[in-house]
Amino acid sequence: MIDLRSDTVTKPSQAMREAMATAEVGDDVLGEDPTVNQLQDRMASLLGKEAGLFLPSGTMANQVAIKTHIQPGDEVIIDRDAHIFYYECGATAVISGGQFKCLKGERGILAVEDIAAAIRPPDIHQPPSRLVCLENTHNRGGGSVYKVENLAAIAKLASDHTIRVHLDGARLFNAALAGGTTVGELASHADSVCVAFSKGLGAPAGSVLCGAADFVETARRFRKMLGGGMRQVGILAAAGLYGLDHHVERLAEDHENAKRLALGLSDMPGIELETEVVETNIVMFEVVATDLGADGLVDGLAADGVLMIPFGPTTVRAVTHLDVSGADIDKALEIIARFLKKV
Ligand code: TLP
Repeated sequence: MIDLRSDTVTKPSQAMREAMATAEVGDDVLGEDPTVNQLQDRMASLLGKEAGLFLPSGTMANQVAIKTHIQPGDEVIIDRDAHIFYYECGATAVISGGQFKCLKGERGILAVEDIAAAIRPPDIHQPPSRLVCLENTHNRGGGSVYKVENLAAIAKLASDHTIRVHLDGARLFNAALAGGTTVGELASHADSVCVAFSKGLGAPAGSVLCGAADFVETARRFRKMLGGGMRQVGILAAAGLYGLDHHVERLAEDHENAKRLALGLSDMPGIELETEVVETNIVMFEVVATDLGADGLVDGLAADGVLMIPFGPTTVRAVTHLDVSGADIDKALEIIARFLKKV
């Protein structure tokens, strides 16, 4: 099986498992797990923030961040395809009592002018604009990347209006690589940032949320409230540390493989795709062949040994990762070409 459904499907390697098995641990709710503390400190320092907090998932990291930033009735400005809005089960309404002001970004990337136009004036009738949420890279945008200048302009605008910025950086290392910059530079334009270890970095679970020390202290209480306080969880943090040491630079291979996949797909009849928009490890394409649709293609390919995910009636997403080689991509392209000939 060539599994291109997501970079979340990677399995921990033997070496990663050994690092997990030998990790020093303690009770993290009491702040006593040395491996968790090491990972939190390392991420905070990489992102240029005062402190970090280890959480079980990216979803919990985002929602704990939002709960820490806003009060019920506040408005959160966000792209309409952002993971926080689209894929987190309405959590912000349930947990934080926030409402969203959804904007239409360019492949998920928000323009500073659009955010400026969305900020509410001080008015007793209107919800206060309190937070801007950005996603970098942008998942439903096809792995698109924010330009540093845009981030800087958004940060300045937000600060002028005493609005906070939260960055969902589940794939921030991919963004830094594609933009020729560092995660620290990207994070410097946000008040809070979370980064996932269970995607391109190949760990089985875990995200770290970073920000100012007082922000992280409050977030720690909300993590506990939501049941995210874990105990000897250094065994998971060790996987994160292993990913930081061994799987960051190799993300370049995933980006190359995504380009290779996109180039191959773009030549196939029945598929539409702009290769130049593939910037990182996510390839989004349209199935225009007769009445096949995204489901028809995905089901047919699954039977032939290639897994992808339908992202709309005619849209399919394929993601490259640690457990997929260049040879796998070539094989997948052969299988797809054969399948399209058949239908
Ligand atoms: N994304 C998953 C699915 O939920 C769609 C995937 O396969 O891509 N932020 C971003 C940008 C994400 O892509 C994801 C996961 C999350 C947050 C949530 O992370 P987890 O799954 O750890 O809660």
